[in-house]
Formats: sequence, C-alpha cells, structure tokens
Amino acid sequence: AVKKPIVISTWDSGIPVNEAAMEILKNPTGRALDAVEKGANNIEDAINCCVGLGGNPDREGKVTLDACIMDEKMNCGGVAFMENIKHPISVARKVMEDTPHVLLVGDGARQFAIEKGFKVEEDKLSTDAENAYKNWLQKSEYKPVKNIELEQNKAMQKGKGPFAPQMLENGEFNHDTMALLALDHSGNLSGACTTSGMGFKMRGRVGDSPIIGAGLYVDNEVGACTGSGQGEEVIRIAGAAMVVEFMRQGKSPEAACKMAVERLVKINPKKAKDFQVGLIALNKNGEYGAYAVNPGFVFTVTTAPGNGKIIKAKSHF
Ligand code: SD4
Repeated sequence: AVKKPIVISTWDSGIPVNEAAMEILKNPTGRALDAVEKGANNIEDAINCCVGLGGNPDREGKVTLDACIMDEKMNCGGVAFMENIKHPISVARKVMEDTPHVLLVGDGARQFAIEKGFKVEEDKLSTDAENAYKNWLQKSEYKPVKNIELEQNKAMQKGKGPFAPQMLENGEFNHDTMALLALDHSGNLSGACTTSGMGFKMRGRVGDSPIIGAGLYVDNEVGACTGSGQGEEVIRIAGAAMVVEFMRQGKSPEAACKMAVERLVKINPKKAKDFQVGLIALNKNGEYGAYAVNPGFVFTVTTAPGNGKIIKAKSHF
C-alpha cells in the first residue's frame, strides 16, 4: 500500500517545516505543491544561518537567496542570486506559474517579485551570522578561491564554517538549506528547496539549490529527490535527477541516494572527505531514504500532524 501523505525534509530543522506542510497534507484535497511551499515559507520566516534574509551573507556582506520548486506535472520554477525578498520559494512558484521561464536571477528576479506584490526587505543578519561574517572577513577576504576553500574546510572541521551544522561534534544540529518533498492523498509528488547558499560565497555564486535536476527533481511517475550540502558537487553530477533515474531503474530511495553519493565520492575521494552532501528521496509508494558523503546528515519524516521524527542518514565515510 502507498504510504501517504508524507513529507520529508533535510535536517532536524525540518520538524516545524514538515508540521507546516502537514497542515495542508492532512486534508484529503491538500496538494503536495501547496504543502512544500508552506513548509519552505515557515523556515524562510525564521531567522537562521542558512535560509531567508537572516542567512549567512556572501563575501561582500549581502544575503543572496536561491530557491526552486517542482510539481507533479513537470512544472518547475526557480530564483537565484535574489536579494531583499523574504520568500524566495513563493517567487519561484510564481516564475513557474506566471511566466514561460524556469529560472530568473538577480535583479530580474527581484524586479519580478516586486511586480508580483512581494515586499522589498532589508537583510536580517542574526548576531551569529554577523559574527561569522566578521570572522571570515579577517582571514579570507578576496583570497584566491583555493585558499578560500581551504579556510572553509578548516572552519568546517572546527564546526564554524558555512557547512558547520553537519560537522558539530556534540550531536547537535542546526539549520541549513531547507529542502523538502511531499506526497499527498491524491498520490502526487512535489518538492521545494530554499537557501541563502554557501556562506561567504563569491558575489553572484549560485549553488545547486535553485537548479532543477541538481538541487531538486520531481518525476511523478517515479519519485523525487533533493538535498543539502556543497552545491558545486551536486551540480557536477546532476544529483537530484540522477537519483530519480536510479529509482526509475528500481532502486529504493536510499539505494538511489547512495549510488549518487558513490558517484560523487569516486570523482575525488580525498576531497570528498572535506565536504558534505546529503541527499533525500521519496518515491511514489511513500518510501523514503537518504544518504550522505560524511557523517552528521539527518533528515525529518512526518506522516501525520505532530509525529515528525529525525533520522540519521547513513554515509560513505
Ligand atoms: C549551496 N546547497 O548553496 C547549498 C548550501 C547547502 O547545506 O545546502 N548547505 O550549495
């Protein structure tokens, strides 16, 4: 029997996100698309390191947002490198529904959002984000990219970098890119992904999170995949699309995520020790799974109001 409705999301910060999505999904006519948008909105409203206007800024101190959304009919939309708009996922949905395009970026995305009635707002850097940015500035300002990577890797290991949440040693996890997948009562799948991206990124840098096929993919015949982590690595293998294709070949969601992770690690196993990618997948039957490059990735599964549970993903290393 198909297990539905269900919503799964990246990280333990998925608990309130899934809860917001479940408000929609618990209704027999609730649509997965509305559920994932509402879930993403929930965390875009909160101040945290990695989603929305309170997220870690780029290396010029500005928060730039990436998001995308995909429904059960292969409709999709995204925004990238967008500033000053609180709900990038809702702008992504407008791109999907009200334009002939899939992806709008930068000023164009913001201009479109304003036309659609979204309010222009200032960045809301948390003290943590501001301190993290100040620390980063001291060491890494405008060094060549390789050095920046090194700094980031060192910071990651200390649990202080842009991808710190996966690396904390005390077993606690924080917020990070929010990506979620839902299956509704009608058996339809949708997904959403929203982020402020890698902290202290170069200005103009876009990660996997707004890229359909990399950060998110939904095929209503098969299943859906999304994820979190070092976006460049996910783009390189067209991660989310790859996982969906493995599921089409009959792999379970976890096996499919694992195969994509192995593909990633194989490119450069030594380098892979120093970055995190965590993938989550949900198939048409409501079966779910996840897999990560390094330990520390968790995801949240909710099948009814209030029953969200946090699951530790297996990892390559
Ligand atoms: C990015 N994938 O911008 C995002 C960041 C992320 O956990 O997921 N962090 O590359």
